[in-house]
Amino acid sequence: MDEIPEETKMRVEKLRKEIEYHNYRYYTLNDPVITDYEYDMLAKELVDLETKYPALKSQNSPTQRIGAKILDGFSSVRHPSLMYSLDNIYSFDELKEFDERIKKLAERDEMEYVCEMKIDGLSIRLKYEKGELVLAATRGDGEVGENVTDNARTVRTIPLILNEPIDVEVRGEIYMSFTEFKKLNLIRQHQELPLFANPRNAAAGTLRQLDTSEVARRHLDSFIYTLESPRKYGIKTQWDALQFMRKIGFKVNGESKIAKNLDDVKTYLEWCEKRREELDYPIDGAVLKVNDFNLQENLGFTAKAPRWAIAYKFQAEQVRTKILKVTVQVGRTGTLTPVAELEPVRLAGTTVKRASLHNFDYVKERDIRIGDIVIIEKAGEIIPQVVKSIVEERKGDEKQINPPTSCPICGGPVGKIEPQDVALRCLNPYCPAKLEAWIENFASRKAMDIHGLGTKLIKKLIESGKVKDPADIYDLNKEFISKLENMGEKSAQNLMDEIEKSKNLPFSRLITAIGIPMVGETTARLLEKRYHNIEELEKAKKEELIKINGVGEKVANSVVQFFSLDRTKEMIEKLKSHGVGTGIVSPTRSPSVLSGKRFVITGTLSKPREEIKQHLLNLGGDVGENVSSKTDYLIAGENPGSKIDKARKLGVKIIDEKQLEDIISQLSKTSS
Ligand code: 0OW
Repeated sequence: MDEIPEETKMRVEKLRKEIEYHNYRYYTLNDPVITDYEYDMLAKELVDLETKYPALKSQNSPTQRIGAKILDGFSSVRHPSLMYSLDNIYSFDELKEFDERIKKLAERDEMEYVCEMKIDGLSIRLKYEKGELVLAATRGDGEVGENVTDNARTVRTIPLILNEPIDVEVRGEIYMSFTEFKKLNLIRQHQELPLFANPRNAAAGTLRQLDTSEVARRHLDSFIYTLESPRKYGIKTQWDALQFMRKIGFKVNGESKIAKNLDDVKTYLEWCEKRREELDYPIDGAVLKVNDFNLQENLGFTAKAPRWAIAYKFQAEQVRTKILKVTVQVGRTGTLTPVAELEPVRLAGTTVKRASLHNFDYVKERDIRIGDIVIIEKAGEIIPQVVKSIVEERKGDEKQINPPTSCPICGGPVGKIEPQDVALRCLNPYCPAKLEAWIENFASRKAMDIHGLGTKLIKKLIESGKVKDPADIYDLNKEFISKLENMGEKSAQNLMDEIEKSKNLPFSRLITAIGIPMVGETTARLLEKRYHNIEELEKAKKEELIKINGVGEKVANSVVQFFSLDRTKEMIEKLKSHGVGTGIVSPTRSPSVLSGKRFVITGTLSKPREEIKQHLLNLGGDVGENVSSKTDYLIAGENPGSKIDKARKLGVKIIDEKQLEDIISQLSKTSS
């Protein structure tokens, strides 16, 4: 730290405070006072200084907001006091009983409540020492939760440093807004990943991500509602606690109100149900709390919930309608999804005409039929789901929904890749519904790594009829591409260079890229050890394939089946005519300098882990997840986690990125 100029340290401190202040203005108050450009300039200056002087890095620097760690897991945290849940009520009658009970216990004629929106996220506990965030923990079972501090740091409305340097603990909810939820599900739909059913599940799933940069990208949010040990700060009521927490920098929901009596509460609840339609965050009800902390203390807790609070839950929006017919959607990797076309019906402020039936197992298990009267539900604002059929109202002319025996798009065979799969798929690798995703996979980083061949351009290439399988990419020319995508001469040339460069990648990349069903990167690398080019692989026999350790009967059949298709033969011929997968690599690459060497990567490195992994694989190295006696090198970045202890115990060499490059150049000299 001593070689860092004093003014640099001062500048970094000032930048941190300024950037956190602007984060607070933008995300918590929704009231920025500088432009995005000015903000970005401040952030860039801080990132540059922290990169130039790593010793200056602090875990509570705003640069932590972007996340850059791959966590090894989440440690358990025992809470100092139970994180209670809430008892639920569903009607005004029950509300009246609650009010009567409280007034009797507290021997009061009137009772003042604070009414809060019940945020539908997941509970979080935040601990600060001298105003700095030191711990964020999930509720877990109320006694023991998980340490999610690194992920919580990426939530822009959770202050890293408070407006006052105090020791304080607060509790609240981490949630995902509908805006972010819809964006995330759109991305997942595009990647053919299962959709999150509602924002709450999305928030919970996100907070448990091990890649903090992924958490940061999903923009979780927070509302804080409980101040622990309020008397330490001279706070006597829940209402004052909410104002105090807002003042020291937390995002506190602005829709809370004081209710002087039960009528005020009812007014609030009615207002809340209406307000719900306009909010960009999910609520599943309202929380009523006795305002006075002395009264709260007298009323105390039951085993799991406070006596002085209650959750009034809104009914999940449900409505009944009729299934007119069922259509089958074919997803980007061929999944066949049944969709119910409904008699239009109003539900939660929208007119619903279609609802997902998820998959044909779901339909069969619930015996849902065409013509049925069904209950549909909009849980958490996503596309409505068919919950169940009302069997009692059947007339007898309802029709079974049978899975299609052929793909509605290409007429090809359908089936499940694995028996335990829920999704029925089109098994024709050349189905037009899959072509876009197939080309994307072919050009992806883990496959042929063709930068610049993105979704938009792929769509246009397919629409132009020029690309019917990945091999056609190698027939493209610069003029055609620049016309198609009104690209400049330079970027069209860049793309041609990328396509040309892809010819020299290790053969396993092509095996991954051509999309043999059930053959991913790992299997591709196994096949590459046995078959050194596309000619050998296309002639592979089943009995040879199953001898390869890690290749089972199913994969062997899939490989033989794939290469037996005429369309595959055509594609392979085209690839070979362009010198792709022929195994003739340019002299500049020696893909075997690391062969036989086993690596594990841990901690935060200067480049994304995936990039380093591919670099090692390209040079013939093997990259595993866990350290074992067979590991040759553990490449350790910052905050290496528990793997480094295991490596020391097992005598595994621990190196950093610099040492790795030295080893590679050393081995390259000896191998050339
Ligand atoms: N989800 C909420 C909310 C809230 C706590 C205080 C002691 C027990 C409940 O918006 N506004 N206020 C509280 O107060 N709890 C809430 O959520 C609870 C936490 C655990 C289960 C519920 O989600």
